[in-house]
Amino acid sequence: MLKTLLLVFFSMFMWVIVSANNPRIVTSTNESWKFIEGDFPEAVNINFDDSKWEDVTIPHTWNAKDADDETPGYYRGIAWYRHSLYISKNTNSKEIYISFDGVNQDTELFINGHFVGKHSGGYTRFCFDITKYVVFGEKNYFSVKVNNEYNENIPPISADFTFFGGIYRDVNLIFTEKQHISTTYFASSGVFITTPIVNQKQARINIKTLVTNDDSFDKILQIENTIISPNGEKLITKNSTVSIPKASSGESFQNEIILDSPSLWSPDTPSLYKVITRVIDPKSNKLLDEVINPLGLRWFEFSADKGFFLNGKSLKLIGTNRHQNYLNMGNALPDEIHVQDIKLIKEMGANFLRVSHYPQDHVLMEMCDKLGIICSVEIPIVNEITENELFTQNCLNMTREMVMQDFNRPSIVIWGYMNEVLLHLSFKQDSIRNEIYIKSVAKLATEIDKQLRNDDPPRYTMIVCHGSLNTYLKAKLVDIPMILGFNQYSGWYGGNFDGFDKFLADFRKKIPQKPLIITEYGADVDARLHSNHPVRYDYTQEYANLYHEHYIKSILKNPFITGANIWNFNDFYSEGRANAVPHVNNKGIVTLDRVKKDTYLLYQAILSKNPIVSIGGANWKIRSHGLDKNGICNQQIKVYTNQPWVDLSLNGRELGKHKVVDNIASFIVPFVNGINTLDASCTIDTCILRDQLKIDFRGIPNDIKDTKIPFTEINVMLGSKRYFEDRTNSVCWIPEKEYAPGSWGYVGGKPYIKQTRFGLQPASDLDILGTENDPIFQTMREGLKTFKMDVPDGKYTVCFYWAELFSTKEQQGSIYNLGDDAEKQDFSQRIFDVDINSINVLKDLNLAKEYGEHCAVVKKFEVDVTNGEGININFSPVVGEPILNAIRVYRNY
Ligand code: GCB
Ligand code: CA
Repeated sequence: MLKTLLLVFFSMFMWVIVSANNPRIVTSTNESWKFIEGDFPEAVNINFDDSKWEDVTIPHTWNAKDADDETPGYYRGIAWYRHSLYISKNTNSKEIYISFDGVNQDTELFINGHFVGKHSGGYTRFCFDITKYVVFGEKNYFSVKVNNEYNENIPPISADFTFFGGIYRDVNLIFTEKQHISTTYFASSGVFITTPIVNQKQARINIKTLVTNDDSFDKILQIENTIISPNGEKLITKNSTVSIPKASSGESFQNEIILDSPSLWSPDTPSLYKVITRVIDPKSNKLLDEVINPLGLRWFEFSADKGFFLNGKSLKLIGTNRHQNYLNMGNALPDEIHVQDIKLIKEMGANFLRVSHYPQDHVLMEMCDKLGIICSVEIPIVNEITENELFTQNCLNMTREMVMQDFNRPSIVIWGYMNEVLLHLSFKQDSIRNEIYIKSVAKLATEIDKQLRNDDPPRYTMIVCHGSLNTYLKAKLVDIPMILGFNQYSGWYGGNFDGFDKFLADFRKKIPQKPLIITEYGADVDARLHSNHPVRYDYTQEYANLYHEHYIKSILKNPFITGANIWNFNDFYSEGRANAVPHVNNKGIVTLDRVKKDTYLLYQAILSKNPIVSIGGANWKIRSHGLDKNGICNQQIKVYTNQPWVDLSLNGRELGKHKVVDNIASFIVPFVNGINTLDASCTIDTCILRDQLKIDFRGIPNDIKDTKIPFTEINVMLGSKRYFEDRTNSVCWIPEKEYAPGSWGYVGGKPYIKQTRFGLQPASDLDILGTENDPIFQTMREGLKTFKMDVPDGKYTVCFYWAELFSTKEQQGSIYNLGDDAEKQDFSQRIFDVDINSINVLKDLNLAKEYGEHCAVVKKFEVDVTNGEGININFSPVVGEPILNAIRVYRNY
């Protein structure tokens, strides 16, 4: 009978999982660590005084704050951790191991002043035998040197994500008997399960167990493998008696088990068997060790023409990528966030996850096994390689760690090893050198691919390429892996949506023999930004909606697209980025704190097998817009559903029943001033499925002197077509418009358009200093003459929002590119005056000089409006052109 698992509280903070009489004890040791940034080699000494060091708990990263502040860069260098732990005398017959689930990225471990071992690579587990360094019955001192500085020998060398340093996954101690299942073979479980035959009738299961004997004499042992059914029944046990030589590690033994009528693993029915592996002393019948592994019985195949087949049935793989990140935590996440993410991905109806760009926490992978999410896992060779032996060895080692650590997961079907590796061609200018580099990349790919196919023949291998198909063809990289991934951003970084369809046609023509996965596609969304006229790179939800609506249609329509992964599941940290949300890549379909964006709702309607109805625009809860003369404002609302018809009502009034096309029912909703309650419903047989959304609509009267809806406030972003919802302050920002009598708006000038390497962009990509509301400052109108508002008499507050968006640094950069004769413009010399109702309020304002470039500046003034004069603000140039980024005017009384 299966021994019940006991959950024992060891001490207040430590918890231990033990089987009733399994002598193996695995215990986390995450609490009471000391930490300091900098190099302190003397910290290895037992008597070292660390009392001034910071107290930290694992998971920990030292970059959670500095990778998200306004100072460019984050600490990449050496840091030290210390941990002291009493190890009981009672355990002195045991072997002790320490395993680190993830430390970024280079680690050296010392115990009681002795060097124990080192490990390179930030995303895989490593495990050391520490028995001989530990003193039983005493306090033991662990000192860990961690380094996340740039290291050309360890992938990734560069990438679009923050390389958070630290011991950011669990640390565990493993106590075993002298004879046990090996723990140090690439920090794997020591048990390797393969299923050479699986079909509806039968599964042939091979179980390889690695055994270690730390005694100084040979030992006869019994290796027992038991299969437990998905509902917990013990099915079959196989024993073999073996002799293990003294002082040996990783001796390998194999058992084969045949199972009839297996219950197959799939996304819909993720039936999980378990394999319990035991080492028993046959003489005393004493259990010496026990390890449990998941077992999912399934078979699969990728076809270049027809896509993916699981258990003989075609299955389109649709899902996301995922980064190990959460708001304010960096990469140091508790287990619960990994659990939650896979639940959200499953709830969306996805069946596929690209675990990008590196292996992730075992809790995440376990969830994929349990909930039925098919995975591709990869090592982080991103953008470029280093052409040397050490880099190659690190790649091969990391690949092997990845494979061995996740070997038994039914969820994994693909091992990947390169992402957009021809993106950074450092020797582009030197064609001969470039050729050599490309050959080195192909050589490295060949070596890794060979090792993968050798270590794990049933799974497929994959290289992920960027949009430039011909580059990979020419480099012959496309020939090496079994599957090709392509990342597609046409319509985001450049081009338009059709570019994606052109790519597909090109791929089919040129590489018809390879299965294709669209491993990435996505568009950034700052969930606070919206537009009724979305354009590329505006960071609005509405643009991303159009992007995804187009892409997913093409993906579903083409049978040769095996699968696709949205980039990305979650918004994630990328320190070097500065857009609407600086230091963050906003292509997530959920935010950094897991708020669902519209895109999530759209995919859920497309993919979920449960009935779904969700009102889109759910994150745009406070809206503001001009009202027509009837006091209404018509805006489009999309309802996402997998039902054929949707009814929508506004404040209890029917807006009609609309037919659903491609999972969307579109309505024009006449919003009124105040709270607008939208009710969407679908009738399914006798049931009604509903969703409700409340929107606080702050209407601006057509004629602002109109007294029916008294004027209260207006918040305008100049040079902008976007809306920005500042929910923290309950302020809704709206796009600019030109002044018309009776109303409000600008006179003169032109919107600022940013020229970047991705073409013209509607907003600046500078981190605006001193604010979290960067988008308010990232657009502006240059050369405007006046801002006029025909408000009724009263007392008002006028707030000007400024940030100088021209940066002399950037300017110098572009002049350098343009050549010597380019005219140098000095925007620190932009000087202007501001008058409100003919009174000069700011004289010789020089933003760059007084406050610095791209610095948020807010200037407030009180204005008495009398005699129907309204508010007239004049901007007069002294040097260069005046600017205004945004203006907020509210009525005091
Ligand atoms: C890519 C990269 C990924 C980036 C993404 C983006 O192609 O593989 O690491 O984050 O594009 O958002 O630009
Ligand atoms: Ca920083």
